Amino acid sequence: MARNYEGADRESLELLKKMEEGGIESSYDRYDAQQPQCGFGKIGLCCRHCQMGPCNVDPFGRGPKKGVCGADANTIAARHFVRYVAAGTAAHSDHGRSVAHLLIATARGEAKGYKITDIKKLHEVAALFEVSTEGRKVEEIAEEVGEMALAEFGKAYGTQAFAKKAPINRQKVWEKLDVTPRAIDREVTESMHRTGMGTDQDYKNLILHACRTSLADGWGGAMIATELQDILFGTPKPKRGTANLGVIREDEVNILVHGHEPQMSEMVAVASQDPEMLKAAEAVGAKGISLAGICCTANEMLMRHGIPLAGHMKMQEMALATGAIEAITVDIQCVMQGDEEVASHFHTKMITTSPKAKIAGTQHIEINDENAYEKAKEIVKIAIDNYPNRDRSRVYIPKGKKSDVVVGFTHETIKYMLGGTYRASYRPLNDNIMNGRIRGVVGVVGCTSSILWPDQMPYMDLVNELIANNILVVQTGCAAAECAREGMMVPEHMKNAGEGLREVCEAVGMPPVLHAGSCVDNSRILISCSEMVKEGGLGNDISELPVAGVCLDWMHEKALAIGHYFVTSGVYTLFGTKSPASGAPDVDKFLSEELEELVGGKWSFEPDLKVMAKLIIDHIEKKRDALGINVKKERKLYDMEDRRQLAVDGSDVHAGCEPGLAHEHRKKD
Ligand code: SF4
Ligand code: MSK
Repeated sequence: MARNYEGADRESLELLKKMEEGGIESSYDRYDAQQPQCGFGKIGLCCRHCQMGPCNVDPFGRGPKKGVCGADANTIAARHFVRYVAAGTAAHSDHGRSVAHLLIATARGEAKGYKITDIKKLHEVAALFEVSTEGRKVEEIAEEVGEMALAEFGKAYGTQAFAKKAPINRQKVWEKLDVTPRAIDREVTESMHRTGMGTDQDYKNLILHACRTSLADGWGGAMIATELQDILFGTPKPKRGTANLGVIREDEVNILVHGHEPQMSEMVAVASQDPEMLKAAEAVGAKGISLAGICCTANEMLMRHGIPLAGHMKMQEMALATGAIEAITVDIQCVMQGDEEVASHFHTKMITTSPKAKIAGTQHIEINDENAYEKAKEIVKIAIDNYPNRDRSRVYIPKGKKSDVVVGFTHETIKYMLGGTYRASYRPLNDNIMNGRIRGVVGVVGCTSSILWPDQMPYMDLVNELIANNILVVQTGCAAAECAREGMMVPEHMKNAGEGLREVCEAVGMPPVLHAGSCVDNSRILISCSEMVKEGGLGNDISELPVAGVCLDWMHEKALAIGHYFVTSGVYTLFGTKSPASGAPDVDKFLSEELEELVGGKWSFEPDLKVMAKLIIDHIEKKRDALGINVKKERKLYDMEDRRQLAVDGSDVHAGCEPGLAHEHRKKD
């Protein structure tokens, strides 16, 4: 395949070229080597769910129309879809389960180094679980909240507690369709059962179970992960940071943290600043210890601590190819086995830490709730000891872009930013949507993959198109990391926004593209949508809001689970790939048309970005028309003067400011 090294992401391309010259295999090489990939698999028509198969169904009628058991294209494609969603739900939810265990261990004083940080959120979650707080110690409350969260995975009766956070009308839609999620593990198990040979063979029934399973993710396991992480590590607030491969330091011990759960990375962050470790680093001639993140661990660390983000999923091998990494420590999800091979070409040590995710041939230092700090120190020490082994003649850190970012736009932050500390509310956001300055809100989330070369960066193009059309963009996951790397998440980027959105961003001091976290944090977007409905003026259900969800370069099963819980929550959701069920037109039609009548949201799979942008804008305008808010009338802009009046306590959080600086900044205003 002809290589095109011209393009926007110069840093990744430079490192890919270096890898090629050094004979180091990349995921791009392996993608090339896989071509042509199985056409049946790509369109959802290859079934290997029993030993009579694998069975392929030919969508063009030139081959078999059915599998050996008689399963037709619709059944086979729908089964695949359900299994994708179940696998994604399992991944996010197992992450959530680990956080619940950690919360309990922390509350019992068994998890050295961890603490309960956000007591306000602890009380909010306690109220949701009906855990009494009156006169009780924080630890007692936290332990019971952790137990209640754990029970959500296997409860014998009832439905997910967090589903109660959805607007009442949304809950009624789910009840009517009987898709309100029950125990999380039950939905995943039932998905596997239904999709085995000889069970559910009605594609609509299968897709509806995918609806219920995905809700067990978005309003279950993923939401548990996010909310409990906030309790333990703090709810993110606006914070400045930097992003891109240029964050790797020439003269410090570099440690990459990669994966998803903050349990490991939080402790490595603390250990890297231990005076004993800093002294050891100095002793080997390093100026310090530098941590940088990859993938969603990067998003978590950037949001909570301003720790630099080196790159997103498809940049993991390039970061190692700088030759300047002393150690890469990983936990779960989106970690390429190919990393080990790239590391082996340099002095880099690769260390796995989760009992669920070992890599053959890689050093394993298991981190659990009880030993995390000691083990994190062991990892940091390995990196320090490895610093003298760095071959400086082979180090190449791209000198190009290292972008500034402002991150930490949780649903709480959005509320505070627009409404002030004591009047925190979605009213100003809703008002600005109603007056048309903001036409709508779009979540642009999800993966990056090695299908697209680094010079193909569709997220930037689409996001810029949306903000130019006065659509506020909220991002998570690797899509967020991609735009962060491109310098799009700073207030200055408002110059690319349309006039209305720019006015609002100027008044509030926020970027037009908001970083809301990692891939489990899409649950934050669900809560924001619920808050917008509850605030009033934009209809009575999420499906009435002028909003949409987008993932352009989906790779992991988690992205399909996220997409489907957005759809089942009433959101129009667009993926920039071909449908994974495109070999079964009935299933495709059900997903992209008929489902809307049932759940209010629907899918579109649209690889053409221009067409996608038009679909989104048309959808938002259609929703605005239905709400009757496209009538031309002058509404008062929520401007700086209004904000001064609202900021009665002078302590609003202001984007671009560290929380501690907010007071000072506000007073100066
Ligand atoms: Fe073939 Fe049916 Fe077995 Fe699938 S379940 S492999 S379609 S026989
Ligand atoms: S890491 S799931 S590539 S967002 Fe969450 Fe990125 Fe997708 Fe992995």
